[in-house]
Amino acid sequence: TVHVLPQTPQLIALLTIIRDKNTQRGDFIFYSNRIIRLLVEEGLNHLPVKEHEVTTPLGRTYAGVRFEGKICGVSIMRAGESMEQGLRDCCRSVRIGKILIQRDEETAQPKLFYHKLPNDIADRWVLLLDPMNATGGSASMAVQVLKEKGVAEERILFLNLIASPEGIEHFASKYPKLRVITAFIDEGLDDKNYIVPGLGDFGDRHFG
Ligand code: HSX
Ligand code: HSX
Repeated sequence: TVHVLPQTPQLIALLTIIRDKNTQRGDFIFYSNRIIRLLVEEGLNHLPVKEHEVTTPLGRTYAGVRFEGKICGVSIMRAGESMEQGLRDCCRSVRIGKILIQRDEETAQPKLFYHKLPNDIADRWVLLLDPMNATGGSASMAVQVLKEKGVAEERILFLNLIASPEGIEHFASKYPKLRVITAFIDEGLDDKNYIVPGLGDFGDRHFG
């Protein structure tokens, strides 16, 4: 299933800054972090909670809830690593796994080079991090790795800033139970499978 963040003027303003080719690295990082924070909070909204009662300083009880279940982040290197801090800002001691997948820029085919994941990942909810979902090939390969480690599809939340309709469709048909949470669905892909209008190469703009 696909969840697009509410298209508020605030979010559109943030996206406008990071799409602008004249935005320099410092601002790109700062403003993309604000969007990442929104994505992480929305992702956390999908986790289960259970009833939990507390006593307030006024001596009254408050019947609330608390988070239930363990989580971990998994970033698709390199660009996905830019989303790790946003996750840590919300979940202090969160474990983070890494999957290195590189897309061949000629063929747009993803290639898996490396992965290192928490050993109890099958018992966790996974927030899969990659800012761009173009053809969906890279993230899909990462999902395969997670599934081989025993992570159920319905426990994966794929967070990204910009998706193409093709990338979204890829996930909807291939992994109907996986949740994709995105800030914006763009027009489409160009002949090099770059998202348009997009924002260019996220990894290059963030890391240099
Ligand atoms: C949990 O995972 C909490 O949100 C923590 O932020 C994080 C720590 O888990 P662990 O690595 O100590 O098991 O869901
Ligand atoms: C970019 O290419 C992104 O960060 C992703 O890792 C990948 C997206 O392309 P695709 O595999 O969805 O076509 O570097």
